[in-house]
Amino acid sequence: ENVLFYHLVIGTKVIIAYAEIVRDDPTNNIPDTIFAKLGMQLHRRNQHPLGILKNAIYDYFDTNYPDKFDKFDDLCPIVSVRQNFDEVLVPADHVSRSYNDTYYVDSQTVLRCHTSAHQAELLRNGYTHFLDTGDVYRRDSIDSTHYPVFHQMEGVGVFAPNDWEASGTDATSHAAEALKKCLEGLAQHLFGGVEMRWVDTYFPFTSPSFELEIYFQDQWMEVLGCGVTEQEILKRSGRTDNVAWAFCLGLERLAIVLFDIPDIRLFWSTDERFTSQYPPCYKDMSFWIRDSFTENSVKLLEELLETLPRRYVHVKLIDNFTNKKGMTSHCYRIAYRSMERSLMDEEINDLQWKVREQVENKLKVVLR
Ligand code: FA5
Ligand code: MG
Repeated sequence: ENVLFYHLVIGTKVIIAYAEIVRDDPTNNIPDTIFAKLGMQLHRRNQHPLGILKNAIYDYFDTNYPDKFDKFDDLCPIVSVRQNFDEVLVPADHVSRSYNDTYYVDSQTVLRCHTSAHQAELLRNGYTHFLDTGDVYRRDSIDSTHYPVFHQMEGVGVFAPNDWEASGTDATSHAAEALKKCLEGLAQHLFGGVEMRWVDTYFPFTSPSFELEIYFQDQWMEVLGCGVTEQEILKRSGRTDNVAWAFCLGLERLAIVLFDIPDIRLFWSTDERFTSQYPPCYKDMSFWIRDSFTENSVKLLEELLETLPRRYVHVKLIDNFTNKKGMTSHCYRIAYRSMERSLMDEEINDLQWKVREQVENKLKVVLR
């Protein structure tokens, strides 16, 4: 039971490996309660709020950057001090390295305190666009938005000189702009309208660095950290000529807003809402679009769905064709899901009729 199975990246290959967890080292400061969370992988449960959220983020990247991002959600949470700190340029005397802040397995091995622990390794292995999701561990004190075990999704995107030369801006500005656009688009995809703001910050591994905050329950809540990757990290992975962005989302914080979950401790509860399976109810809607139909119309569609009674809705374009007369049709699939119960087909039908009506009026399209 002290064995953990996970994926290991070797060059372009990903293999299954296992780690035996040593617990009798004198420097080990991992309590049983934390140890018990290893291997639970809430983010890999498709019906758990964290799994649902992970998949919704994947959808965003698949739609906006088709076939671009490699995805990892099963890299080993036990990493070396080198991976967790040195490779992302955390100074030798930084407080985050202390036994007070980080869980040590032994003096050279820790439970990763961020998914950034895999950045350098994946870059070295040749990955240029990737999403890496996993459980991370910190000796933080507990409140409604902090827990010592939580989940992060790291994203990295590398650019080549061609990418920024064409844009007429310098490499760093190009990466910073692309990063903010990507994350603002993601927030729009997940939440529709939500109040948010960018805050300048500091990370040893990015410059410039930013945090995104979302207004939730009368307060600003930090949901992600990001920035333009320090050139030293790229250089060490043999990418001197490139520039990159990196971000890291706090999945619990995003899920708290998305699903209106009042307390971070609930993610670990055995409460029905977190364990039982309330499948989504899918409804398709096709319409002929006009020239005036733009990407903005999709946003309008999402915003419209946002105004419905609180439930998780998700829209995806599943078909797009133009007939001989030059008319273009779009088909959207809407997933309706309640966190409280299974939805009845009839109630969703009623809702879907209302949505159709509003889509016709607001988007000025002809429903099929
Ligand atoms: C980091 O972990 C950086 N590695 C992020 C990063 C990656 C920056 C790549 C630049 C490039 P930070 O410690 O701020 O940053 O944590 C990131 C997010 O994790 C926070 O925004 C927050 O959403 C979440 N988070 C941090 N601590 C906790 C906690 N105790 N409980 C729940 N969520 C947390
Ligand atoms: Mg932070």
